[in-house]
Amino acid sequence: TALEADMREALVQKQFVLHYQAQVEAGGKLVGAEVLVRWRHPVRGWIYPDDFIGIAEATGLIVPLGAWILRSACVELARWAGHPDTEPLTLAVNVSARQFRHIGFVEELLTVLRETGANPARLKLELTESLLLDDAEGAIERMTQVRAHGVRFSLDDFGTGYSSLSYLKRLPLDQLKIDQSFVRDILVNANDAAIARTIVSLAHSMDLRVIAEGVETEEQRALLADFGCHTWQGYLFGRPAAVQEMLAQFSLSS
Ligand code: G
Ligand code: G
Ligand code: G
Ligand code: MN
Ligand code: NA
Repeated sequence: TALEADMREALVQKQFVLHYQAQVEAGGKLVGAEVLVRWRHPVRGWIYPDDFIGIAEATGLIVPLGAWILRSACVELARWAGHPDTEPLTLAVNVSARQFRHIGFVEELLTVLRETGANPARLKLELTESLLLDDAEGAIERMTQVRAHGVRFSLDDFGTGYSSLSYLKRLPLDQLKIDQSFVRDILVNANDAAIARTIVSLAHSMDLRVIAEGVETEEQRALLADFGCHTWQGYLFGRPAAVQEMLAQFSLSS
């Protein structure tokens, strides 16, 4: 497709841009950020990932694009380490199943960590349950390998996928991420509220952290807190933005 050809060119021309969205704890304390890629297309303007990540996955372009995203995120993480304000912050990077399964993934990740000097303990990889579909055993083995180097995992879009609880127990995860589809109507839809509450208990009983995404109102945040979820991400705390803009909202810089 035209977009596919454009995407190859975009990698060369450095048209991809990373935005950062705050992740906060009680008291509005910034604890980290999620990296979200955007494409500044010279003709079409801003293109969001829902319109190109699928193509990138289907064509394999997700491998070089994902590698660029991971390297850029690690460069930023290394910069954060130099400042007391930003040193403790974590950075969450989305990794597509196809990217994670790519033969060179682990080695390239370790190379990037070494070359950038980023602290692996501050890096979090967001995986989705689709990772488990084809080769669950392989995925678990690879995650275990990466985890041994200190990098953590968050299970993104949790509750929307296919993972069975028996697999969940075997994944070397640090965190479950409550999908925004359960947060959106949490105040008015009893099923969504029950699901969110159940995910929080599940996380706690498995000794995992839990974060809710798509939090837009104080009422949603408060209900999630009642359920025992004390880390949140969403427009209530800030839209995805350039890194300095995101940090400035918390009176920080890097
Ligand atoms: O802001 P938002 O439109 O960024 O993101 C939409 C979806 O695109 C999210 O569900 C997210 O998982 C995915 N996405 C955003 N950034 C990245 C990225 O850097 N890599 C991958 N693989 N997916 C991303
Ligand atoms: O990786 P993933 O599915 O989790 O990406 C999060 C997506 O949700 C991105 O597209 C991001 O721009 C979007 N997003 C982040 N915060 C909010 C929010 O508060 N409300 C809504 N509707 N979308 C959000
Ligand atoms: O917030 P702003 O006025 O820049 O938004 C312009 C358009 O881009 C709107 O349609 C808005 O929904 C969309 N948009 C802005 N930020 C994001 C984002 O992070 N993810 C997605 N998917 N869409 C966004
Ligand atoms: Mn995500
Ligand atoms: Na998500």
